[in-house]
Amino acid sequence: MNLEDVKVVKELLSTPQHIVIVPHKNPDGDAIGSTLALYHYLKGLGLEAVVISQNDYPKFLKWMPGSETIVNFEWDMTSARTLIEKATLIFTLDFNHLSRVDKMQPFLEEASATFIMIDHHQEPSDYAKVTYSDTNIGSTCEMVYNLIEAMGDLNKISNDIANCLYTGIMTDTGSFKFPSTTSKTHRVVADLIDKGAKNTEIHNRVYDTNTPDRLHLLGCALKNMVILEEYRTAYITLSQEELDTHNFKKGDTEGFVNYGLTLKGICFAVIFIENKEEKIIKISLRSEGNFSVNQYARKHFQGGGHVNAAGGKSNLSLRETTDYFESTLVKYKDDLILSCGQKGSL
Ligand SMILES: [Mn+2]
Repeated sequence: MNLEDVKVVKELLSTPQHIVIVPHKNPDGDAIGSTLALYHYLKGLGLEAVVISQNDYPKFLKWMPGSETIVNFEWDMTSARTLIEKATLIFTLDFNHLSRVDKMQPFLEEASATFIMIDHHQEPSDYAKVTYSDTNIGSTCEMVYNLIEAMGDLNKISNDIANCLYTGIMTDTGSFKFPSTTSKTHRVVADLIDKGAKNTEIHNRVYDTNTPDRLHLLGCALKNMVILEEYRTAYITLSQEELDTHNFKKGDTEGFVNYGLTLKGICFAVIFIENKEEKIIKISLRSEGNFSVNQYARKHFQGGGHVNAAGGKSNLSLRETTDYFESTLVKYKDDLILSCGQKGSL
């Protein structure tokens, strides 16, 4: 974080403020972890703050300290709108474009508050007075740690802050596995453990939450996996009917896409999930190496994200979507083989 920005944030936080902190829609561990950590930090400074989430978030994050204070925009629109109108300072965390908060977007656009963005996605838009954007950092939680460090406040990291930040760093780095995991990341989590983060407990609470339905759905997804060795690619489909058979609940398919990458010689993995209600196919894309699924998703599937993790959608049928997907691969063949270089062959 540059010194000029730190100075601006310090100045803003040295006067009383009505602060609203916003994660992106469908918040994940990093979004909830970073917003709640910042919430606890600001409260600790004696400031008034509240987290407003566009919609609900997974049960496996509800143990997080402060989670009971989160205002759900969908459920409590009147108080959420009042809080946004009254806000003097709005932090937007783990996203960089206001369209990522969906129905909250017009209210944020109308707000008179000063905006501060902390985020690690590509191509930030220009709505904030302070834009702390760094695509090299694996999680927004690590960036919130950097902010607290730059403020000279590492000694103010409480148990609660440590547990929130640890959760987001763990989930966004794939448990410290992705290339965005640096020695600094490990130094940060080491410090967080020293400051009270319960690493084993967090891991259990976030990951060991399977239901029989979810495991059976995973079995179905893995059975459906198509492996295109020539293109170093594996993809999974799940139809609405298959989801219904396994009593699909939101979040059940989280992480399924990554199984493709556990195959030797595969460095591009995709999952296509039919959503009859929204009449779209939801798509998650992952890669290893320098094949950019962000660019690929932008070009072919109305989406985007990071180099190695992105999302998108298709308005075609499931079958038409995968046919189109397969037809695009030819021109990426060389890139995929190159990207896969170090992984060996199947
Ligand atoms: Mn993130």
